[in-house]
Amino acid sequence: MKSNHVIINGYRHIAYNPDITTESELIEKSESFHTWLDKRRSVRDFSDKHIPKEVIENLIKSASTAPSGAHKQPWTFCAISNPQLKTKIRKEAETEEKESYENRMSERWKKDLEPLATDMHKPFLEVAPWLIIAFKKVYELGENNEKHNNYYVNESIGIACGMLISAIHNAGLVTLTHTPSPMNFLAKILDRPSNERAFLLLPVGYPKTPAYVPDLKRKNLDEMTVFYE
Ligand code: IYR
Repeated sequence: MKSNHVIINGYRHIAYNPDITTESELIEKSESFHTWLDKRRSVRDFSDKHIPKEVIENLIKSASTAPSGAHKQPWTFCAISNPQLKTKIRKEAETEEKESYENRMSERWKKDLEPLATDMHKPFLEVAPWLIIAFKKVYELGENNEKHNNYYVNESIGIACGMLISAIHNAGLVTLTHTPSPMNFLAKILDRPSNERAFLLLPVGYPKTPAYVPDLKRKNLDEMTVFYE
């Protein structure tokens, strides 16, 4: 019988089972995926409708299928539904955002944000039923607190967050990539270990009805692609 695994460098490698597709299926699938993904929007108006914990678990498991440097999976996802914690996070995020909007961001930056209608107020941090905060692990802590290397940590967690955002969209829910700056208050509130740094905060929920989003256009293919054939 044909073996379904091989040993390389002393490590077991298993056969990858690809989805078999014809060329016309490739075209159809890639096009329909784009049509579906293009419907995703960053939404700031959330409903407070309950979302089961199991959904959040599935979303995080999807994020964690991301490729990562040396397969170290350098991430921790903190999922928060506790109202007191959400209130605390909102309060501290708004304190940082007030300082940013009033003193840290340049006039040009604020002008660039005008079409998005953002401001220092972040009600979604309390209204959304869940907040997922992605922490990157800049190194790994061993049993005796010794440090082990992680690699390409920003790339790895960035990809995982992209996949998380896609999983949220696939579930019919909405999110927003919120980056209060600086974000170190999050590690303090959540009592995270010294090797973890907050990377991205994603409120997760149903959109409010109606929810309004800016009428943005995405770049055309020829504005962002160069083919070398
Ligand atoms: N972090 C701020 C400001 C902000 C910055 C960018 I760049 C955005 O695309 C959106 C907002 C805020 O969340 O309001």
